[in-house]
Amino acid sequence: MKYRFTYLVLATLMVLSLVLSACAAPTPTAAPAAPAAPAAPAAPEPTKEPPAAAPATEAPAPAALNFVLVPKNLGNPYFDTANDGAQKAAKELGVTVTYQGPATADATQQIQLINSLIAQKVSGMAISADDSDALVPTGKEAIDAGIPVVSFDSAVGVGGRILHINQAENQGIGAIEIKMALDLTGPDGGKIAILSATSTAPNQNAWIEIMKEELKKSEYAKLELVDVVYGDDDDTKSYNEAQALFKKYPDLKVIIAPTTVGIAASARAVTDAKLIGKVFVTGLGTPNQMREYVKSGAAPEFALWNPGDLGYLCIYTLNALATGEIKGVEGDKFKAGSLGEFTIKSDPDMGLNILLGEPFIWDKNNIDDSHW
Ligand code: RAM
Repeated sequence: MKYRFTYLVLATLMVLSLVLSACAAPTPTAAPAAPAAPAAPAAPEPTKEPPAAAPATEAPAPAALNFVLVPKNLGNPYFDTANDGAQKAAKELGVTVTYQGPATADATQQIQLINSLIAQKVSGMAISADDSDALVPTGKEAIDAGIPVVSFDSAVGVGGRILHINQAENQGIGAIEIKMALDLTGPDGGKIAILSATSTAPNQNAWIEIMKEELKKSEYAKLELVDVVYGDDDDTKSYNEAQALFKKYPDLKVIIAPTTVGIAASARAVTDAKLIGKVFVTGLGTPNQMREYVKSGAAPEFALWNPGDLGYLCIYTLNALATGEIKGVEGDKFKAGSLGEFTIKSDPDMGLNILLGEPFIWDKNNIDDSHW
């Protein structure tokens, strides 16, 4: 009996232990985690601003237009004033203008310069010709190379430029000079001489021809043209030529110098030779150069147009041609800044041209009004 009890206790204990161990069975472990996916690259830290745009691949901005103003010669205040006007137009238009010319008023030097401007592919040039015909082939070459060429002041022959920018009608310029000469001799008239620029200068030569025609008119019957000499738009040569005229024609009454260089040099020569009141100088000059001679009586009156306006008009014309605003044919119209509208005309002598205006006269009453 004793053993039966022990056996029973032991069996109960075993059952209990089995029940307990079953209750304490560990909870099934989670399936092993799937291998982790390769780590995604770390997302970039969000930036506050969108990243800078990649460098643009736009077409490069068109190069600014660069025009060249080519005078007959450098060191001539007339052309320096034209350049002032050209620079003013350049600023208004946002283009570049350089002022390049020969040291002396010489067509060969001018042709060399123009050839080098063609090689540099400038955007256009405005030329005051030292020789009308000699410049035609080079001017044509530039036009054929797609470079607009205009002449101003002194015309390149038709074919060597698209159009000529004329300061005033030749007829008016020639006529006003003879009229001033008679004003200075008075009704009794007397001997007069012309002291010009170079012998090849197209503008002066045209004016001299007109002066000769004017002298045929009855009102000028008492004016006697005794000589035409050339100072080459060089101050010293012009001064020496004026002195030579005083010697050769002791009773000379008037020198007409249709050149701003020649007129100032002649007036100085009259002053130095103490001939004020005996020999009078007139022609075409700039107010700043002539003021003292108007006041002293060496050159009581002279004429000109505004070379600054002429230079300004050159650049507006070149710009209109280079941008395709005009084609450079008769009837083309364009606006030249503060100078207003211009229309290209054609005439038998000058071919295509535009006209700036008329010459005006300075004397002691208005010489202090202009400062250029
Ligand atoms: C000189 C030049 C120029 C002319 C003026 C009046 O400066 O010869 O060509 O127009 O004079």
